[in-house]
Order: sequence, then C-alpha cells, then structure tokens
Amino acid sequence: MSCLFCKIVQGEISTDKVYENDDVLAFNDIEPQAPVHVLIIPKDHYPNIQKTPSEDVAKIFDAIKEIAKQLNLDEGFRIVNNCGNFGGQTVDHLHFHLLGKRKLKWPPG
Ligand code: DGP
Repeated sequence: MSCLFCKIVQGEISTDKVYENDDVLAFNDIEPQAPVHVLIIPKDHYPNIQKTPSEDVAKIFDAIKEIAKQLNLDEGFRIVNNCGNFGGQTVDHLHFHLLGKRKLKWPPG
C-alpha cells in the first residue's frame, strides 16, 4: 500500500486525529494554513471526488458539519477540495480541507 492517507487510516503513520467514525477520518493538516486546518478523508481509498460514490461524499459532508460544530466554528469556515493537477491536489486520496478561526481571503490563487 503506497497511499499516504491509507497509511494514516491503517495507523502506519501517526497523526493528530480530530474525529473518526466507521467511514470517515479527520486529522490536523501537517502544514496548517489557518488556526483550524483539518483534513477529512474517507477510510476507503478514492483518488478524487470524480471517482467517489455520491453516498460516500455525503458521509464526508455529514462528518464535516459535525466537526465544525465540535470545533465551534460558529463564525464561519471554508471547505476546500483540490482536485487534480490544475486544482493543486498533491495527495491522491480524496480529502477535504476544513479551514477556520480566521478571516479567509477570496479569491484563492
Ligand atoms: P492537497 O494539496 O489538497 O492534496 O492537500 C494535501 C494536504 O496534506 C496538504 O495540506 C499537506 C497535508 N499532508 C501531507 N502529508 C501529510 C501527513 O503526513 N500528515 C498530515 N497530517 N498531513 C499531511
């Protein structure tokens, strides 16, 4: 198994876990871009959103809503999915960035 995030799911690489259920794992990003920067991933390996069944995407978004509640992101937050080369994706295991606890700028670069 060569996928970095699969290794995190399997516990082969340690991480700062924020949330977990049967289908989804969330952990702090190693290069945080905001005071809250959590990565939310499916435990199953999907390379990107285009290859992910909609039911699994829905489970991830249910988890994101729960995590945002648990982290008290009442003033707002941003969810980002970098998809593919032009999207800036660097890890080929579907993941969403949850950013919060600071005023974020728009548009992105
Ligand atoms: P993306 O560029 O959208 O593919 O984001 C990949 C993110 O993964 C990036 O923000 C840094 C993060 N990352 C890479 N390797 C690790 C790691 O080993 N542990 C953690 N916690 N995050 C990682």
